[in-house]
Amino acid sequence: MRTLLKSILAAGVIAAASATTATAGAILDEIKERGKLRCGIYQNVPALATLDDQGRWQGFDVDYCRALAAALFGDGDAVEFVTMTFAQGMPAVKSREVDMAGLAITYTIGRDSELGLDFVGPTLYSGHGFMVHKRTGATKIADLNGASVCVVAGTVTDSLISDYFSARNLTYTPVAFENTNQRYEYYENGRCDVVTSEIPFLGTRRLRMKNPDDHVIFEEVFAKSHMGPVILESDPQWSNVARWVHYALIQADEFGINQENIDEMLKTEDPELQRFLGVTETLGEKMGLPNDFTVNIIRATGNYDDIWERNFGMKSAVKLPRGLNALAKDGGLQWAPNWR
Ligand SMILES: N[C@@H](CCC(=O)N[C@@H](CS)C(=O)NCC(=O)O)C(=O)O
Repeated sequence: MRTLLKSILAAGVIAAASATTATAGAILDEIKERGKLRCGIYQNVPALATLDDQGRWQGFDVDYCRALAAALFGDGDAVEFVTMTFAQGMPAVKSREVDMAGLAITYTIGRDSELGLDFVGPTLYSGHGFMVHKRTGATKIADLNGASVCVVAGTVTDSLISDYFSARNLTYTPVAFENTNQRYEYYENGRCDVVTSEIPFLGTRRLRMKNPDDHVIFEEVFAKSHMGPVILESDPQWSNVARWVHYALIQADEFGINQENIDEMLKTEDPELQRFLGVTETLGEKMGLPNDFTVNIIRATGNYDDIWERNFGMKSAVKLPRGLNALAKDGGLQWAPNWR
């Protein structure tokens, strides 16, 4: 299967994979029976999935896998992590090799409607941008006419650049890699003039370059990116679970519930909080989860803000502001539907 997946370089190929039939509860039951979530993550991509000194996976995508495992099993460690490249992610969900692929995959109308996949979130709102070698003297996208651009195979990036450049009578040469780490090596060694990705990822990558000051990330973005983990679209109950785990992280952020205050919060008399934490009513059970699934998520990973701060924010090396990923009440785009 690995070899087969490796050969699939264009995500479009998976459109031809077998059609899925909607069966309520089938995937959810299978995962529960297995007792572990199978989650596809990158092999060593900063802020998304890296192994720490103790051999434990850390990262934004990793945290989403742990949050989902905590909701399902009351244990954020009930995850089998399967490392993969971007191009392998969606086929691996489709073939059921993994239950979820957390590879910062951009949600698009084509992927949603043609591939039989469901998108969780968006867990990350961002824009596609460029990082260039300072020695090129380029400071804006218009300076990139004729540039060679390192991209990852199967991503939306190439077609987005192509539209943006052709609308402005600019040309470029894409240099495609299956492995994102390899493309950064090539870029750093000067084999491409430019590397492109969502802006926060460019920031985390620049920090790891031998001479970060030799690289410029343009402020301009050439396309928006609405990203999230991907699951199979065949079991509405499973889709609900995955979606509401994301909303639970956002709602806990809105309520200010975190790993430090969760025990205190469980004593609350506030009916909104009691309902959210499963102290009253049976919202979790109705979805096929333990009634205290939100508590288990918070204990395992903290809320959305904790996940952001650890991986992209002030507790991380790159120290990015929440920006578009701030809660709606703080001027951002993240919010959760009503918890009732
Ligand atoms: N999110 C885009 C892909 C943009 C992109 O190139 N993202 C990945 C490629 S594997 C990335 O740069 N990841 C972060 C990194 O390598 O640092 C998509 O879904 O097509």
